[in-house]
Amino acid sequence: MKIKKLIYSTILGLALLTLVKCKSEKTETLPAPQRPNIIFIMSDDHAYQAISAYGGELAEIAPTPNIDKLADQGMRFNRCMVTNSICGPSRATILTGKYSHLNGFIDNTIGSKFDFSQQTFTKVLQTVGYQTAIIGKLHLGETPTGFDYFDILPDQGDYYNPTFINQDGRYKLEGYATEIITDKTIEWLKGRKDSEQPFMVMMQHKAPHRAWEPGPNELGMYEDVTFPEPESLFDDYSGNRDAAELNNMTISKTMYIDRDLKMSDEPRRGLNEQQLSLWDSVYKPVLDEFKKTNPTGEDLVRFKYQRYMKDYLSCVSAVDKSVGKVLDYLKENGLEKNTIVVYTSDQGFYLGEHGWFDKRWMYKESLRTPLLIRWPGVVEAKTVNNDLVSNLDFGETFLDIAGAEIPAEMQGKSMLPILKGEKPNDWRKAHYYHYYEHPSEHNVMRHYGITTDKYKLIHFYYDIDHWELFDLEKDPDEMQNVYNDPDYAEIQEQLHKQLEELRAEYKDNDSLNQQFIEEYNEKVKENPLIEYWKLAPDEMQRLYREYMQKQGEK
Ligand code: SGN
Ligand code: CA
Repeated sequence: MKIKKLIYSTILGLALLTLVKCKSEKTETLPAPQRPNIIFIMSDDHAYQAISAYGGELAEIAPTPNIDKLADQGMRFNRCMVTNSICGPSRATILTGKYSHLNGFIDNTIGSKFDFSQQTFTKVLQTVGYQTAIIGKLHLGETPTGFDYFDILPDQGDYYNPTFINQDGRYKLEGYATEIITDKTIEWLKGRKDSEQPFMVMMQHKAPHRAWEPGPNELGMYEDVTFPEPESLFDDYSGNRDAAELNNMTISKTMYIDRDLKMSDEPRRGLNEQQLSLWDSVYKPVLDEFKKTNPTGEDLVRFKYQRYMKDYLSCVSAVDKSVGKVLDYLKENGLEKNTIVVYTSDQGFYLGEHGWFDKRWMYKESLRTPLLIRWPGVVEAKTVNNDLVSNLDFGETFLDIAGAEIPAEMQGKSMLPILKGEKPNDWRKAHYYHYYEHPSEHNVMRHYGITTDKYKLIHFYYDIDHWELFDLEKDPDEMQNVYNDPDYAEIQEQLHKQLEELRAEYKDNDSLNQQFIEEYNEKVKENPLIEYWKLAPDEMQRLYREYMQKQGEK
């Protein structure tokens, strides 16, 4: 192993020396050749529409100057797709470099546990001498292995005064999760045992997940701002989109005024006195105004959308500050040049498009996730990439960067050539997707499909059998399903062929689908709480809390 390490470091050293030579006129001298450190920053449900580096309608009113630095100094990926647009499955895919049906973590159903005995990229990194740590949200139902250090939130975790779990057990802290996770990351960097050894730290925020609770330093920051509404806020799901019609994730029906938008006479749970008084100074006047104006119909949807944006983007602002703090730390401690900083989210999110919040669908906003990578001296500043990359590729990329062997069972591709500015000819032309969490709270049917640069083909199944095809150039917002339209007959056939090829390549098939459905039915028989979303919201919250408490006592 030592010899292998030596060979890798020599090769990497030579490669870096060559780079220094080629780029010496443009860039400052690189530090002594050594394997780079990696800081992987992932937030939860952060829509690329809410990162100003991606442009868009929110860029000027709700900028993210620190996250934007990564695009400014590195590469912005415009087409980073996830394999399964939901929390745990995305994280499991990243760790294993495998699709959900092979890593076993297909959905977030209560009781789902990731099998940590399997290979993960961080375990391989450890074997080539990387120090590894994970801090923040994990949501894989288990305490992790493959990390020298972990300090994680249980399950979804809390925004205010969160409980953490580390090697010594559970404990609670006062403060705001985004800030605590940042401070913990910096503390770990400061205290890491060997400053000569490269590190990989995964800083994983809870924010800006539902119920979008802004921190004490951001509360009220957007009170005077009116956000532009997306064109499809009042989508009626016509255009042969049968599955979309069945959704239960609209701002209009599924977003609760009290729980989600904080307009309740009941005092907010879990906040201390000081936090509560700050909280009330923002939300009490809003509630009073709401009671007075009592909006209904479309006005109510518009009102809710505005409240949603204020809260969501305030949470994002704290995440942005966190990125700034980490970048400052690197700079102040001579780590800036040899540390790769990655920013991403576990998947994309709807900010009112199609009238929705949440994720799950293979439609644009939730399929795509933001990805920004800064690596001074290797990734050229201000570059924009349009290749179809995926969260399936992250682990493979980190291993390639570290000079470690990529296990054959991993299904992604190393993005290292792309980062170096090469144009790999054999890059994927289509990306495969598969979502399983149904029946569940937002009623998004199980579906799989492929997306190419120009088209998207989706098959919804389980209690529906429905195909969709979108012409992404003519219909970028995916409003008109053209499946079975004679004008697209040839394309449809071609896409079906590509889909079958990819399913075979990734070892996915219908009998696995059937197996997962049967397993789900068995699980529900054993634990009816799995279908908690069928209950009234308050009852659901109560049972859920009870369940989580029991879990905590174990
Ligand atoms: C909770 C949320 C859902 C969300 C899931 C999954 N409901 O159940 O809106 O889709 O998490 O999110 S809430 O009323 O409890 O907020 S994920 O991050 O785990 O994928
Ligand atoms: Ca998520």
